[in-house]
Amino acid sequence: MVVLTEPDIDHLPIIINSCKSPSFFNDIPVIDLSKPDSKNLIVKACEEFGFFKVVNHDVPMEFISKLESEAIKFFSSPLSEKLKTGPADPFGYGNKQIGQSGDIGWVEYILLSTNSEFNYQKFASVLGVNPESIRAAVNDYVSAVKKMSCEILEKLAEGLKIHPTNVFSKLLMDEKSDSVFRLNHYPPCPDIQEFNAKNLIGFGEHTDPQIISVLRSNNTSGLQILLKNGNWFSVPSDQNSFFINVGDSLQVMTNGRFKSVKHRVLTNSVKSRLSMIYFGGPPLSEKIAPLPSLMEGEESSLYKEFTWFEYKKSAFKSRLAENRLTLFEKF
Ligand code: GA4
Repeated sequence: MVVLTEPDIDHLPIIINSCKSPSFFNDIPVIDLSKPDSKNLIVKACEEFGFFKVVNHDVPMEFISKLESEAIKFFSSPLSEKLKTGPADPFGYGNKQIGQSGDIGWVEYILLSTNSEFNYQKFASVLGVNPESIRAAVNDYVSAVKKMSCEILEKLAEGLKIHPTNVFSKLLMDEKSDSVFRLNHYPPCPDIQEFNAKNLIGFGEHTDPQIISVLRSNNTSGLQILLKNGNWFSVPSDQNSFFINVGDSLQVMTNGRFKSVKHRVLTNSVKSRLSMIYFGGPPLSEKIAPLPSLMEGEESSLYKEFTWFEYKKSAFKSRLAENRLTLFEKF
């Protein structure tokens, strides 16, 4: 069980959400990666929801548990110690402040770049461990999840009948791939009833800017997705599976055929939620544009040309809930 940081009630009114609790989304597409028809089911899920769950993956449970226990140790340590590894600018330890534009959530997190030598020494000193131990836990987990993400992206290309099938996965495999890894801890907030609030925002609604996001959480619900019918649905937690969502870049590369899904996290009033998310992104110099092989007949691009660097620069200045692609739309 995660040991919790005491909730800071001062911030509560800012992040109360008065909406009524949505129902559980029980029809989430479940993709069994070991099945031959998974490629078509992945395409269908990306078209319908931009979201699906993956089972029968090859990510070793041992990597997940090791990283989870390192994360629990870290988030359980005194705030003064954790703050020494922050602020998140954007990388490092962050507490309630998300991004650089004033968004706030009932969350503390660690944000890391997967390809730069982040200063693990700082995390290790808080954890009282050898820096190699935390670096190894993150590396093992991220390598395994990246491998699975590439497998999914290759199946997706196959399902779309695109050649070569590594058209998406090669962007994550590139040594300059600009991918990010995040550990989020949402402490429970038992006092929200006092404020007449039904829900408290842990991480406000947003889409992910990258190509693909891969989320694993402990057995605490909180994740919600916005469906095309305009309603929010809660995603039942499942600690043995991964949840995948389409990011803005994949939406553009498929010329809007896949939609990056809006999602958010509400805090649980009793249990602590811990999630680990890998955001697979392209190299900074990569041009993000619809794949010519996906454009049918006279179909023209819905987006102006841009590089991942340009998109990222504007995305990181935006507010969480903004539609970051509007700036790059042609019509
Ligand atoms: C959302 C997806 C990833 O968590 C993230 C987030 C980033 C951050 O936490 O710094 C952003 C957010 C995310 C999109 C808009 C900007 C940037 C916070 C924010 C307000 C790491 C990312 O790549 O984009």
